Amino acid sequence: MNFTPFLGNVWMPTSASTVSDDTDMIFYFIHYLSAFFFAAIVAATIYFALKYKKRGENDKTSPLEHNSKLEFWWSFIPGLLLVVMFVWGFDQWLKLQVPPANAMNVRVTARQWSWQFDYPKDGITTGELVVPVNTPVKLTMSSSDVIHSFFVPEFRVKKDVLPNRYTVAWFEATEPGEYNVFCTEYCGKDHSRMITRVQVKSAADFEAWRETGGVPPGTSPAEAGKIFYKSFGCNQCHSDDGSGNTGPTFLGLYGKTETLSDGSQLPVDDNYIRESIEIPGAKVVQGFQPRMPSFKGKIKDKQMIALIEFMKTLSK
Ligand code: HEC
Ligand SMILES: [Cu+2]
Repeated sequence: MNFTPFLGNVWMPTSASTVSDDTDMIFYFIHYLSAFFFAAIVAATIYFALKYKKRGENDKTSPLEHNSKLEFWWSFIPGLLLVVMFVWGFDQWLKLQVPPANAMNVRVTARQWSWQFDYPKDGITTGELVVPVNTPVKLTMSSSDVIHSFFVPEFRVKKDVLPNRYTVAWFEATEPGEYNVFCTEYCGKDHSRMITRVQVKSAADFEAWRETGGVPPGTSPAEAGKIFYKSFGCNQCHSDDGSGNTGPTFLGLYGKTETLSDGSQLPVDDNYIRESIEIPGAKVVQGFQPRMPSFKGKIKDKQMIALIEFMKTLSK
């Protein structure tokens, strides 16, 4: 789980996509309009309550029954405002629905309780969404279990992620940086930990990332393993500091004797780790649910070695 602190004001997180300012304008319009009418109506209620308070036995109720002119205007003006809200909101909603034709494609898979991003053209799989700045990105999303929801507050993009069906969202980030991705549909025990990041990189940095699959040149295998541990999203379920999570911690894992769900024991070596990553269901650790997705075909040989070398550094 990675959490990047919010920047922004008391109302809104930073605005970092091409649609976020327009979406905020609609929010502010509706908000201040409602605040204005709330104040006006409460003030008028108090004023009339005092003005027409019954002051004595002979104080009679006004004979006035209604006022057609007033009734017309207090229906017409709110009606008009409602139409403005609807047309403005609907127009913005349409913009959010339709990704530009030149958008870059990324597939999003949500599951209890992690995110996975696949770049079909590059054969890259990651647990963090990495995108170039000023480029439209189209997300084709689905869930492998229950309903989740993809939400990046800074982009003002939120869309449900459903099993057995694809939903589409898109955004164009305007500021390089790191932003949180939250799941905003309650999806079980660790829903609140289902957080990852969007990294918005400059065009050059993004190209470099794409070339190397996320590792700077000259990185040692163990250091690269630490990067993959995050970029494949292992850290969404496995800690490296001994703390509990959906999966067992990696701290002290390599070389220890593991107990499986059927009570059998075996040493944690390279082969066991590889099998755990490629066929997670083959041997399930005692006390854990078989929640891990298979990374077979997604983690290349060098990356596998790097991950194992990284785990070794946690067992010293
Ligand atoms: C959605 C959560 C999730 C993600 C993401 C995930 N795992 Fe797991 N992993 C688990 C769970 C749960 C277990 C324990 C159950 C089992 O053995 O299948 C587990 C077990 C393991 C084990 C065996 C641990 C032991 O104590 O014997 C290894 C090794 C492992 N995972 C490595 C990885 C690596 C490497 C990644 C990233 C490429 C990863 N996992 C991503 C949930 C996850
Ligand atoms: Cu979720």
